[in-house]
Amino acid sequence: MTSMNRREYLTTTLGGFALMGAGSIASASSLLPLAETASSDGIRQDGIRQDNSSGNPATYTLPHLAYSYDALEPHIDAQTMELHHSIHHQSYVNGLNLALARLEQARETGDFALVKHWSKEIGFHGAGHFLHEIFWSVMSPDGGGKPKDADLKKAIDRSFGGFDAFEAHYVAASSAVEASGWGILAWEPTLNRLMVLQAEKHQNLSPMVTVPLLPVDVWEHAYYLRYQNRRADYVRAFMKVVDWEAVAERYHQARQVLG
Ligand code: MN3
Repeated sequence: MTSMNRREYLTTTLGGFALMGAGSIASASSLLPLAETASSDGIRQDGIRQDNSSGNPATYTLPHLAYSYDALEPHIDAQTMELHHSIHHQSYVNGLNLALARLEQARETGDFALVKHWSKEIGFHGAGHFLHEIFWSVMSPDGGGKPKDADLKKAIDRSFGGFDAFEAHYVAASSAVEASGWGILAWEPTLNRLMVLQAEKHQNLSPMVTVPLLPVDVWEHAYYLRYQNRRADYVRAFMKVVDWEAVAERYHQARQVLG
């Protein structure tokens, strides 16, 4: 979502639109015995995190939809929309907040025995939350047809050879995802091109819509000659060579583009 679109989306969703089964800050907090209750004025109503007055990240919340559950009929039925948004998506939000709260506790106690479990929970629930947040925002009762935006049209033409070819590819790839998952039209910045991707499940790459700021390669080829089986030693060594200025630069760029 571009910043303009996100602003438009926020404007729409914050514009007094009827709230439909959306989880409130209070109910999210009540499910999180270990989470600090963020001040209500520190949380944007669309569920996008925002620093609260204490400087700690606020909890995630279910985004409000910019349309009613029956607005996408007959293409997507109202009952499916209500269950999908109010039950399924809410469970991702709750799971993400719980995992983050447990990891906060782990940092406080120094007990990281369950770090693998809770990290996987962030991957699963975080990817679920972020992808659904986009999913809702790219549907509209007035949707359909073809893109009108000249830049997007050009990008689709350049990347896929035309809209019809893209659509056939997107539908085929999305339909052929093995078991559960997503079909995703994605922007690849290196060659500035679009790609159609499949995501089986959604957590294997951790939350996909997060922007990698500091990746560390933990495949054995990255450390085995020097560290053999001592991967933690390698990661600690890696921390001694991190270029934090470069990381900060990526952070600022990402916020500029996507914030
Ligand atoms: Mn879903």
